[in-house]
Amino acid sequence: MGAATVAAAGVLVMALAGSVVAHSLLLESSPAAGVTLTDSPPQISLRFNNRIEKKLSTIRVLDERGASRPVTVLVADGPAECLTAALPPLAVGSWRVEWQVLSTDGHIVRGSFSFRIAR
Ligand SMILES: [Cu+2]
Repeated sequence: MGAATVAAAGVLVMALAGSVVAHSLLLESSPAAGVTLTDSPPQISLRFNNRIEKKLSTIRVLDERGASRPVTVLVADGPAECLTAALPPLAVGSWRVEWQVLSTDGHIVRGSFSFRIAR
């Protein structure tokens, strides 16, 4: 076995070990899942258990009919494990947040939750 093969095997082992800890899981969100707010939130913030690739991560906000509103992911904002997006003013009603992030282990992780605005 040549030195290059040994080195390659070492990289593979590290990559496999890394995948155990680098897979991103959503820990909390703001607004939290299921809450009812009295005002439109200025932004959505998602916090994961480890850093994510912000430039390759997306957040969508959908109304009750499934129509999406434009959101701006703030790739330069906040800690590396948080994904934040600025929101336009949202009307009264139920809103669904669909997120997709790229973990540092290369896995795409997705999820969704809803919140409500009532005055
Ligand atoms: Cu993973």
